[in-house]
Amino acid sequence: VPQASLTFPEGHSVKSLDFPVGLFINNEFVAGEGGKTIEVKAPSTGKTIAHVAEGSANDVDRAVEAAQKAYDTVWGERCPGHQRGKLLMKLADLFDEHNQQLASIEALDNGKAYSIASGFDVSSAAACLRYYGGWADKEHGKVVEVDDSKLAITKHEPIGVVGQIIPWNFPLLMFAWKLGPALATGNCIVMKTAETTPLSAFYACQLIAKVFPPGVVNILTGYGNVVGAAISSHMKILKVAFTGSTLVGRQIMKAASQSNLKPVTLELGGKSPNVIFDDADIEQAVSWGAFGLYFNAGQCCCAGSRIFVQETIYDEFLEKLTAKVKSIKVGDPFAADSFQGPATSQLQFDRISAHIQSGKDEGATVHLGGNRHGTEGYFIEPTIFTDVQPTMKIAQEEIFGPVVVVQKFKDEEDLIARANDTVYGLAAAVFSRDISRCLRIANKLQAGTVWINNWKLLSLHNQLNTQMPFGGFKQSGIGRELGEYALKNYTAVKAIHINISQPNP
Ligand code: TXE
Repeated sequence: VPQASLTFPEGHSVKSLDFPVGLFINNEFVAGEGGKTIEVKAPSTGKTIAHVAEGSANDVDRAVEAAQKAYDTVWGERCPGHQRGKLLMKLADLFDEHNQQLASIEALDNGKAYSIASGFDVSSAAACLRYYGGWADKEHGKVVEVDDSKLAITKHEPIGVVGQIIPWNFPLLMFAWKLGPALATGNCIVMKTAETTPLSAFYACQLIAKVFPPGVVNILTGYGNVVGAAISSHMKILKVAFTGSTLVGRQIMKAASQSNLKPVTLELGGKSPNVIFDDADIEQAVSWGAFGLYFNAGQCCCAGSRIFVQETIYDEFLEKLTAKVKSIKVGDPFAADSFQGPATSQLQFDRISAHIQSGKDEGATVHLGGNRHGTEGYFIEPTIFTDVQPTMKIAQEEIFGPVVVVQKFKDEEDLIARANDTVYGLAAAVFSRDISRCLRIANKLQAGTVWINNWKLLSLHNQLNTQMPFGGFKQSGIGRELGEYALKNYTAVKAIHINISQPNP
């Protein structure tokens, strides 16, 4: 079974970590079929840090078998909700206890700043597991009034074995978002982590093995077109949840419909507008303008990548935004003052660079940045484009990097048409001291999340809350994660009609 041996920079609180990186099936780490492995690199240096087991379609079958056995014997309705909740909370505590280790792995493997990995990713992952632990004995059915001939009740049952496929931008947090609601409601899991960032989940599997019965949680890494495709087309996987690109979301839906018609939830891309009116608190809007895009090096599905500024304050806003963005520290994830790390892979670096080039080619102005940062790793300068036409690629396509486009608008009507002029509808932000105007705009924006007068750079907990649903309108996805809403993704409603009109024969 492959092992990871990670070493961290001099002076870091965690010196080194050794742990198995085999496929996690039945609470054991095993080699992938044929002993194949995938090379994992540190994006801040481009150097290889581990070789992890590569899964195959047969490995997915093994995982499904383990999951089905656990579901039929120890999990699902065989394990009462309060007990499932207790286990989720225990796992949440273990995430907190291992915060430094998990955050160190995340900083090395994904490239995000250690301080953010620790203070946001790992602690939010623990909070998410704890939150869903609380739900595990509260997702009840109803007694429904029909007529006096029957007692009609609904039950919210687990679906069974569910498949989950996660991306690389928040590896551990996406892991927790998927585990929490599925386990709280009694499902068994076969999950694929992203092939570029599998390490924190493998470390977490050691913690899972301490808490959950074998087979309840099975984690594989592998390529999307192999393991991901096997999960989405598997006849015994009864639901699939995915976070990633809109392109792959379509493929998953197709595979689901052509196999067993499993229900699909998709959390996909975005091109979220961030709207600043002339009566806004400018400092506040500038802070969010910078944070809302450059957080996680712009690799956030809800990044505020299109800033719309009312024309009367455009110059003032742009000047202040530029100063704020210039103050962002780009660099080594383990440096205490780093805020923006590298793109997470060479592929992403190339995609972002190609988008920047297309902006230049189409005639937009590079107001700030626009180049590689440094000579090692996949760092990109925080970039601002101005003189952007709505039809340009940089104004339409998700860049998923530290690149924002700033545009002017005249009035509310002009704004709404342009803000909604994209295939996406994940998130939006509005800044104005006129709360009626904010709400009017929020009502008209096609977005699953709208932030009003949000505050501020480095306040990490303002963006999303575990208790609030998150998901997209239009091509940003189907279904909602987080909050009570996510439980619906993992339950099947059964209607039971009990005849009470005559005595039993
Ligand atoms: O995504 P993919 P990529 C967006 C972002 C980014 C772009 C491409 O714009 O630039 O997508 O990133 C698995 N069947 N987002 O190429 O391929 C894959 O192995 C089943 C937005 O990395 O969608 C990984 O585990 N699964 C986003 C996961 O899908 C397949 C987060 C995501 O990878 C598969 C990431 C297949 N045929 C990227 N092909 C967000 N919504 O936050 C790949 N995968």
